[in-house]
Amino acid sequence: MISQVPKASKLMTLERHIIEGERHHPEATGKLSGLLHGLSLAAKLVWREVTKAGLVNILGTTDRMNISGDVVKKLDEFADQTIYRAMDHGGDLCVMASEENEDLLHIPANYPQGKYVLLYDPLDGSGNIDANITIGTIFSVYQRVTPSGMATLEDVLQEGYKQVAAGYILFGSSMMFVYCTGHGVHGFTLDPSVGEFLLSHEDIRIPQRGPVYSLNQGNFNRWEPNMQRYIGHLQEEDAKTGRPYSLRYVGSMVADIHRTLLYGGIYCYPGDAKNPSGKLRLMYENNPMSYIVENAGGAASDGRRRILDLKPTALHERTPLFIGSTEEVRMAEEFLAGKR
Ligand code: FBP
Repeated sequence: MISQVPKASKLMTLERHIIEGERHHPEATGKLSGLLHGLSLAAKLVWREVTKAGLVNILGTTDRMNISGDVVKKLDEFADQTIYRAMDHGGDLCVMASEENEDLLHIPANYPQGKYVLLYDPLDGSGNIDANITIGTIFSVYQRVTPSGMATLEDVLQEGYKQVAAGYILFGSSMMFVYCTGHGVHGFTLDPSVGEFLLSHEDIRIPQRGPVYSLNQGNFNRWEPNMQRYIGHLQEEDAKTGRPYSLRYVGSMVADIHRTLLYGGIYCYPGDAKNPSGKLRLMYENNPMSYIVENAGGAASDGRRRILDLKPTALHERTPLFIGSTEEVRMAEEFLAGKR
């Protein structure tokens, strides 16, 4: 497996990189920079709790259930509240939406309103929290579409291609902040000794193909025959096409897609007989990750349609996801369409 060793990047902090990014937008007001800066602060506060999980009473569950019927984890709730508190007063946002909350999260009346909309999955991979396995936060940013006043669902339910920024924060062996504002995908690693995110992965480009597939194969018997045939194909012996592919599945989407971004391959969460729309949420998971992977030269679809073209109809709707190296996503689509 050929890993993509990050290019030796110039010594640059995330803050500096965000501000320099404004050069691409002469009309910039600094509000998007303020928003991204707020997220990096929230990330550091969540990281502090993640790194001492197991030593303090932050593991385990709350007695609360979220809209998806999952029991909310304490660290999930902490991350949710920390992001909201870091973002509600800066004057950058008109509304937020979190995977952990049924309804829109409006900006308190005593704080200034801004033009941006923030959606976030406070802690992705929550099933892995208590086992100390890599987890992460995913975020997605749009500009409001309604002229003024209290923001509405119309401001939030926008197609993914209208995002102005997206990213994820990886809580793994080190903490990374990976983001995109339409000018490349860039990764920053926290240097705890100086408390700064430093540029470590400049302009990430995903390989066009890669002999790695990532999915929960335990659902095999629930899949449609074409999906079963596709996975069967990846497991066949054929050195010329690099098969059999290797199976890698952490069970935290941020970790599985971060690896796919660096090494190539495909991550899938298909629909099945039990969950025809799969498990992953369009607004909090599939749209932001698809924006990042496409901007890194990859592809993302629901098996048939481009994720970023899907018109959302509900805040917590789910869609199947096939994301990663372009050639791998195209091959999956051909199998699902019965063309192979
Ligand atoms: P959460 O955001 O609730 O954690 O759910 C998403 C997720 O945990 C993904 O990170 C992961 O890829 C997937 O669900 C794992 O699902 P499964 O346990 O069915 O394989």
